[in-house]
Amino acid sequence: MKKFFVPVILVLAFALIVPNVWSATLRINGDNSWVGFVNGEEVADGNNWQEASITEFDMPDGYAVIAIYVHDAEPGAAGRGGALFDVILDDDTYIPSDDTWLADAGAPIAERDDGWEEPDFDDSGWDNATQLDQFGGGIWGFGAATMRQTLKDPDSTAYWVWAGPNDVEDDVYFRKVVGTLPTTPVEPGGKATTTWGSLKADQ
Ligand SMILES: [Ca+2]
Repeated sequence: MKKFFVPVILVLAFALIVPNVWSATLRINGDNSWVGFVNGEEVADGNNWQEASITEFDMPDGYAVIAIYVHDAEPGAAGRGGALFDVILDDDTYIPSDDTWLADAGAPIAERDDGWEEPDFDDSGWDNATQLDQFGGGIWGFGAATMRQTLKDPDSTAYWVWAGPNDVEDDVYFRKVVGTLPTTPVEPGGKATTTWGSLKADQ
C-alpha cells in the first residue's frame, strides 16, 4: 500500500505548490500575413496562409491574453482577408477562432501604437469578430488538405474570421482571454516557446 500512496502524496503536494500551471498551444493561419502575441509578447508570425505558426506557451497564472494581427495584402475589394486560429489547453480544451473573439480594424500594425496587444488594454470598444466559413469550407476550402498537415492533433474546427467586411478591411486585430481569470488581479506571465522563436534564433 505504501508504494501506491507515496506517489499520490507527491503529486498532491506538487499540485498545491504549483496550482495553476497550464501549457497551451496557439496555432495561427492568416490570409495573407500575421503576428501573434501572448500576454503582450510577440510569439508568432507568418505569411503563408496554408502554413500555420505553432506556438507553445505556459500559463502560470491560469490564463493568458491572446492578441493576433492579420493583414490582407490586396487592398479593399481586390481581395478577401481571412484569419483562422485556435488555442488548445493541456486538458484538451479547444478554443477556436469564431465570433466570440473581439475584433478591431485599423491602421497597419507598424502604424499602431495604442498597446492593443497588451493584457491590460481596454478592448471594451471592440466588436465581435465577423464569423465566416468553418475550416475546410468556403473560399479557403481548397487549401484545407495542405493546412491539415499542421492543423492536426487536434484537427481544426475553427472558423475563418475577420473584423468587419473582409472585402473592405485589410488590417485587423483580435483579442481573447483564454483560461480562467484569477479572483484577484494578477499580471499574466509565462514564457513562450515557438517554432517561430527557434527560427528567429537561428538567424
Ligand atoms: Ca482586401
